[in-house]
Amino acid sequence: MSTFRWSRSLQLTLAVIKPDAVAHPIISDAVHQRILDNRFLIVKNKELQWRAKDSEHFYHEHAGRFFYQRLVEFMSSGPMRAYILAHEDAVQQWRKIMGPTKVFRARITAPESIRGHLGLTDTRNTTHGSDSVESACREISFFFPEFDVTRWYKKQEPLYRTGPIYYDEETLEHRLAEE
Ligand code: 3AN
Repeated sequence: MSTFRWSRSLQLTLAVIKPDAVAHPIISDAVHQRILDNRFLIVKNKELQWRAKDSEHFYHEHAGRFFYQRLVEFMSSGPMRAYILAHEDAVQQWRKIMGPTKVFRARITAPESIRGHLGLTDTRNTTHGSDSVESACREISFFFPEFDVTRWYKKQEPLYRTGPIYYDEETLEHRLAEE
């Protein structure tokens, strides 16, 4: 049973371990461990693979950029692992832990970050994280259509904040002790 102490409300974000990392279990395990070490609560996680049209839809805002085709192909090239994470200030915290988008910059300015440490290229940069509370809400629904974000904030957030909760090694998720 874990004793998490939160002084503020929990926030949700969407995190993804991209295909370059999922292809190498040592790398994806290291990212998973970072999630736990940084005291995120794993509300949901699943492995999935996109078709090209999912990738195009998700990244439509980048359509026309020089890296778009490469990005779309890469993101549908193999399995990835998606997470709904909870933490105080989860969106910004996860982005800080990921580090800058560009791996070369990440290696120099944030060598301890996930991308600085494990990223291969600007496209194969190991992880994704939502960039705002609004995009977290939209992206969670894209990856987990059955998950009701509004309901979670209303009903589950107070329970996850006050606990007790435990980490279930089988599902790789945190659960309320009385669930
Ligand atoms: P972030 O993932 O850090 O929020 P975005 O949303 O600007 O960055 O870009 C989405 C994804 O597009 C990145 N994770 C990366 O895989 C790819 N990407 C962004 N900029 C470049 C670039 N200059 N060259 C190659 N790929 C890029």
